[in-house]
Amino acid sequence: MNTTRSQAIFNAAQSLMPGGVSSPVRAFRSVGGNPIVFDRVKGAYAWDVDGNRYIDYIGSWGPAICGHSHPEVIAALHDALDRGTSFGAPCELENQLAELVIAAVPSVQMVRFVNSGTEACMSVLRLMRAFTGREKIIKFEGCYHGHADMFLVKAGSGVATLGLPDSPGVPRSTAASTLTAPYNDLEAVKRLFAENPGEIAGVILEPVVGNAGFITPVPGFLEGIRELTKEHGALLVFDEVMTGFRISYGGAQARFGITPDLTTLGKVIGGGLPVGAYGGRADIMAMVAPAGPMYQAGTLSGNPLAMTAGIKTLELLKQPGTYERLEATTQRLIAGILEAGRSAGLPICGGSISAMFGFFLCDGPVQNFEQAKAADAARFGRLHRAMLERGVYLAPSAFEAGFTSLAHSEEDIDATLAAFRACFAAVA
Ligand code: KE4
Repeated sequence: MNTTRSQAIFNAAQSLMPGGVSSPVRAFRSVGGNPIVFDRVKGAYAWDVDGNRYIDYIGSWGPAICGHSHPEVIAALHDALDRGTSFGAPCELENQLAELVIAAVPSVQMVRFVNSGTEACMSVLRLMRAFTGREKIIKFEGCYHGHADMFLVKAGSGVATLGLPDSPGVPRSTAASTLTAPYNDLEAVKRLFAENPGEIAGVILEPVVGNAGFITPVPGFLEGIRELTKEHGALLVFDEVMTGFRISYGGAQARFGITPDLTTLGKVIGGGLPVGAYGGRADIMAMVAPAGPMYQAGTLSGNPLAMTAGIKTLELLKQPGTYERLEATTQRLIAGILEAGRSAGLPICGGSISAMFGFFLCDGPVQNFEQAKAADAARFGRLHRAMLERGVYLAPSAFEAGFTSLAHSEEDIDATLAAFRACFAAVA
């Protein structure tokens, strides 16, 4: 596969941006080799600058659930462009997207738009502390809630991918207020509450983990966390930046029937443009300035382009049959991947929920980050490169979930599974 131009562009980027990228995981550090440089995307596909086409299972890390550059989203953006790209003033489009989010997500009675998932998570953390008057939070090992200081403690995604000891630059005092427990370990959370009576503002977690690879909550885990937070006067935050409008139209909370106090969103609700959001119980959101004293602000928050892309994306997702289709596509994909791995004699486990999937190259089951780290990362790296050469673009890390979209066809799944069968044999 010719990747001459990708190499030249990525090499030139090295002296311009740290690691030649705008976000670490894109550098392919954990899978080896250099990344390919994208030229354009459409539907289920990406093309690199050398003209090679890939079936894309990252979808810009989640936003492209309707397929890249959906014609109706692009048309809506073209219309919006002529009225301006940023107002810095109220616009009705914010009302429209807010109404869609509030109508869809069970916990959200009121919402604030920001510009990234990180911004949503750091703001919701400040809100948890403002509302409860407490400082400590509980997060789970391997979960990733963006790169704000207080979350870079045993974080997943790119932090885990790069094997960073969390991160330099985070004050010890900040990290000291972040307590961690293994995912799916309710007893560990009970112990933390017992050891920190009256000090824990809340618990934040990915209701389905996508940043330590794909890890699902064991039966009773989410329910147990919900009960524990209520019992101790702490808040429960579902970080649905990745799962929101992907696990179901109402997110993981609607699918599992568990209502947190607050929710963070991002990715899909921006339809490919920069958006994040946090929302929840009206009595808590009433603390957010200017309604209340907790300050949070943003120049481009609620900008008309991002609102337009988000509104059209959610309107597309609302169509009947959407999530049944996503579920069927993804179930066929992961079943084929597991079958191909086992036929090649490889230890493999994995699963899917709606349009989110993942597998680990180990026997499993994988229910927490420690178990995820035991998977064969070197073999995953070889597999990733082999799949790339066959035109299948997987997340360049064993600690990321995969994403399908409404644009992935039966033929795309067949071609992907054929590539997996060949590549598993090659790396066995
Ligand atoms: P952003 O700041 O990247 O928009 O969102 C942070 C975030 C928060 N919460 C969850 C559950 C997330 O998955 C993310 C971001 N996800 C990663 C992919 N695992 C973004 C990709 C990247 O870092 O380049």
